Amino acid sequence: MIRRIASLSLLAGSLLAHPAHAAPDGATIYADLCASCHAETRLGGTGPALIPESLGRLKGEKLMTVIAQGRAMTQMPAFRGTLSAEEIAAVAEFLGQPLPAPPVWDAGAIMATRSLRADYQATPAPVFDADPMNITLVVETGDSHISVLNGDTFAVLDRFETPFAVHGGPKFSPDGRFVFVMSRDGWVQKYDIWSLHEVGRVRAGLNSRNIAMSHDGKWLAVANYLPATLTILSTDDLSVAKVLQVQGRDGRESRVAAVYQAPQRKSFVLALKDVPEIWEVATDPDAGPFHDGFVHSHEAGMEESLAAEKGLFARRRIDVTAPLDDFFFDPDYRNLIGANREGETGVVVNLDVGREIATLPLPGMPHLGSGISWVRQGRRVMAVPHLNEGRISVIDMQDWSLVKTIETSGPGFFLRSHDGAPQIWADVFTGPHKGEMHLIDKETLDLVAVISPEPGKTVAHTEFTRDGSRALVSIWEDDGAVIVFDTATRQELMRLPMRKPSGKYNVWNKITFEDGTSH
Ligand code: DHE
Repeated sequence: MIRRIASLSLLAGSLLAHPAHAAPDGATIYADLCASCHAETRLGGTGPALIPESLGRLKGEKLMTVIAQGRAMTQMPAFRGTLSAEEIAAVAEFLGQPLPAPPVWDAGAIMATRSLRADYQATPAPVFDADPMNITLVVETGDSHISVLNGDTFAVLDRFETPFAVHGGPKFSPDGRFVFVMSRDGWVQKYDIWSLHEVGRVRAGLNSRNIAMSHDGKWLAVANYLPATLTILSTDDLSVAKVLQVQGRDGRESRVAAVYQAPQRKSFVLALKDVPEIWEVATDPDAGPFHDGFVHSHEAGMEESLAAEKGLFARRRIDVTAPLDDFFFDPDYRNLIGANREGETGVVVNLDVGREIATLPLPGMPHLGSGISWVRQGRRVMAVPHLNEGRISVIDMQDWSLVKTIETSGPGFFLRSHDGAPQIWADVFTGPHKGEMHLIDKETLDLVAVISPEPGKTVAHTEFTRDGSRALVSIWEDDGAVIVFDTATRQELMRLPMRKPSGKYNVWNKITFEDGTSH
């Protein structure tokens, strides 16, 4: 690395000399110093994509700091010895500009990125003694790795490298053997848990949101912002099965905010960011809503909003009043609860009849993707945190009334529970009380305890073991840890050092669609 930075300095000295007082040209500096890792196109190479869609909130001072200081635990060097403050500002300014033309990212371009590991060999059984159904994965965003934990002893069975900036929950094959991981730059990685080995990877989008697994485990859908598409991959070999262009009825392109798996419906459900429509895509030629019998069994006048298309990957449009970009579903996937991040209300959309049937008061940016549900006093309720306010809304899923608003000490990001756990675990992600984990009784809805294992640090995201007896919580810091708690006594049992651990995912809880976890 030292040799590399020295050669960069020489290169900078020879190539970046510009006449006295001429303003530095960010594009030229980028081409000379950055393109070798981030690609001339800025779409990413060994380093991540550097376009506004990928940089998101990393702009201005924050971006200049990364260029000047580099990034710990990555290949990104510090340029403060090579570039002046003015030159760094010029590069940051250049990176903030949109690409001159929309990039083409079709099936051919995607397939050209696919690499399957020649050294991968499937094993007929797990290569470890641990219960394969109680494996928990920990995403460590600090140095782009995933740790594979034995869910009983918490021993680390493997620690493998992931693409940079993994986001959203990895998705498991229905038998729990394979896992698929997605990064914000659109890379999808397939890993074999039994063999503890990567199978391969492919870049399904240029800026992507999340992934979903089909009911039968054959297809993986990738929601993309850039381009505005849904990529459907074969889970077998990561080949492209279909790239669906996403445009509203009026022909306007729409980014795909998220894709969800709806196993009972044998479909994917898409949240569209820019048009007032929800899309449903069949993962089986006989998927319910796409079937003739289904259309005829519903009220007259509803046919129009039901599927006109038939067959595998047939698409159905459902019109809504305004774009919805975050969803929660009831357990049989008949109703969807959606919210617009800017809005104050949520709406309930009945997916069978294809229309809005109720509205919910949900001020303060509800984070529906993080909602959970359970049965309380004989009725199914759901709970959802709010990204802007210290509160949790509990809603009755029969009549869609607000059961209770639970006040917390700050805005939370993730809510979790488990059939075997008496409480909801709700984090506080931002604000002065960041790091306070709230435990709320699922029957009384009263606050039982607030635990603060590392005051002042980000303590967030809970996952349970298969039986719910242990709760795993992240200390979401570079020099962080996963803390294992006894769910019943709330006592800390152990700490596993980790590099900025974010989400944790238990195989059993995910493949059985455990109520207390996100799907
Ligand atoms: Fe996430 C899940 C959207 C910012 C960490 N996040 C999801 C999902 C969506 C979503 C739609 C569900 C996908 C799934 O699992 O299939 N996230 C968004 C946003 O729109 C938002 C607010 C802005 C953005 O930049 O995209 C956002 N998310 C963040 C973060 O800043 C977090 C804290 C850090 C990060 O990694 O970027 C973050 N999001 C996560 C995690 C999950 C997630 C860890 C999976 C939770 C789970 O338990 O399944």
